[in-house]
Amino acid sequence: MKLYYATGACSLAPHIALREAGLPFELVRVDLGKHTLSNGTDYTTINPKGYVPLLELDSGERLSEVAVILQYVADRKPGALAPAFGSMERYRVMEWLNFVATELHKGMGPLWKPDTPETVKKATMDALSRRLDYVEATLAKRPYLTGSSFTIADAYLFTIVNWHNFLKFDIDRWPALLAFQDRVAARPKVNEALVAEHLVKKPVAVAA
Ligand SMILES: N[C@@H](CCC(=O)N[C@@H](CS)C(=O)NCC(=O)O)C(=O)O
Repeated sequence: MKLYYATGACSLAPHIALREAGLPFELVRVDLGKHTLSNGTDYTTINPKGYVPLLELDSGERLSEVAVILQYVADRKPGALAPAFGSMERYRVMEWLNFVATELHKGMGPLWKPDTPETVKKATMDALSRRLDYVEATLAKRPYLTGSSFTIADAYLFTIVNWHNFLKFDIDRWPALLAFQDRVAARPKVNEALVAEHLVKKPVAVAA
């Protein structure tokens, strides 16, 4: 499989999932400024949507949309990163995937744009804060979104909340969320993904 990604973008979530699942894959970096690959290929000839992530299967078939790619990856290793399809537990994971995609990932959109008016930025941050209050209340009760096991929903939440480093909003007011970010970052496979994307310099020391 090939994962088309951009450093630190939402493609980090499937990148983490692929490593956590122990699946073989190749990373292909996309320059989102120019929408090109390093060899000059126009990325829109590969993904007409123009955005990352895109997962190319060994069959050559291509799959887009973070929440769907994550589930495809999870289903390659049944039980490891998501409960069985059709179970109530799976719907809980899907509920979180949809929440992260629509309320957090896309909800943050205006914060990225330099020409967004300050009033809109403030309204966006207020709405985002209310959503993060809800996440905080959940993570105050359990280590991961749906319980004691790390799932693809956690990989997605971690990726999106990690943007506070770029958007410079303070996450100290959500201590359980902050602890979650540290907990996920310390997972060896997550660290591998962060190192591969040059988001952290050093591998974490893994206890023997
Ligand atoms: N609906 C898409 C959104 C993906 C998305 O927002 N990708 C961003 C990076 S996080 C991107 O590639 N933006 C560049 C562009 O749209 O040209 C998904 O869930 O995968």
